[in-house]
Amino acid sequence: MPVRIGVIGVGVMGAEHARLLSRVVSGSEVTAVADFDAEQARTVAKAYGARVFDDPLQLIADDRVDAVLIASSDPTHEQFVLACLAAGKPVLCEKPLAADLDGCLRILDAEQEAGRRLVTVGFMRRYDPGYLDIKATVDGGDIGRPLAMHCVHRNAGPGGTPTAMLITGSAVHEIDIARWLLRDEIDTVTVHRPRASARSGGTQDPLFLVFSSAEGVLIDVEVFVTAGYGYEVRCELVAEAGTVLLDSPAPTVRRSAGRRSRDVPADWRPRFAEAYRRELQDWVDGVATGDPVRGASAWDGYAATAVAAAGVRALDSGLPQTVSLLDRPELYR
Ligand code: ISE
Repeated sequence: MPVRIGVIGVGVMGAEHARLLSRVVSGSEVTAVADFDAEQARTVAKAYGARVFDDPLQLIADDRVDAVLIASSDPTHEQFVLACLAAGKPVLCEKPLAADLDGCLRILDAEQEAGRRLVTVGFMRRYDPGYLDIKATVDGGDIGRPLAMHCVHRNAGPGGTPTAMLITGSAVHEIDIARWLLRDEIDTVTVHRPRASARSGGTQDPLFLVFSSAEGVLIDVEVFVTAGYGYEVRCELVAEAGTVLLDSPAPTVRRSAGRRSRDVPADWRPRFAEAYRRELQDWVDGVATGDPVRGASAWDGYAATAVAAAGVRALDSGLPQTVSLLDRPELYR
């Protein structure tokens, strides 16, 4: 029997997740859809033969929904994740886990109360073949202990993103991937403001962030969300006896008219298409076999939110900020 998925929020990301869960991922079907845009909900539901729910809470409670994917607006995540926990249903929530730290803590408490891990957070880069190769190289030990990471995270645009979102909505991916690659927590954040691009629409863009891990690894991140030329993510991990670099995954290089060129993706969806597919397939497989949390957990979502919040404090104050996390709940020890 396929896992019956309800999707809450079928905008850009939710509609893509619904397509993957219906047409690409094996062992799943989308049986229910909810979105505040009723027309969009009907369009997506019709494409996959799903039912439309006006109330996402009824979708979550429905006995023909086995698991829930949340891709609605950030402020709604906490309410819907808590409802899934109350219903005992596995949930994959697009980042962020909640709009603020208190919301993340309420989710951790509710999951602890439920007595089992049910919450997965959509940090899909953990499934990207390039990042998986970096992790295998680090874990293999051949290049020694990590010392530093140099990261670039560029969106094409448009301008107008609130500056804090460069941290909470974009650099949060580097925060999670650094924690995952290093198997370490981040304990301090510093934010630098270079000259802002005239194309940024009043945002402080780019930003340079420097994170320090508890074991002393430095992670620098350039976030530039009006880069214009395309979407590009780079990561070089520097270790005692070597480095490993995540470069453009473009499959081909063109040579013509005296030039050599590679395509640059327009945004994160084509760049991380394989990561999204693997993330959803792993989630569905886990739901089907009773171990639904194989990717980033609610703890990871909380820790990333805590570091991002410290980053916003560092942005606003111009001073380094420390990150202090709760003791890990029993479910995450
Ligand atoms: C967007 O919300 C995402 O989550 C993408 O993965 C990230 O690369 C982009 O910068 C964000 O705006």
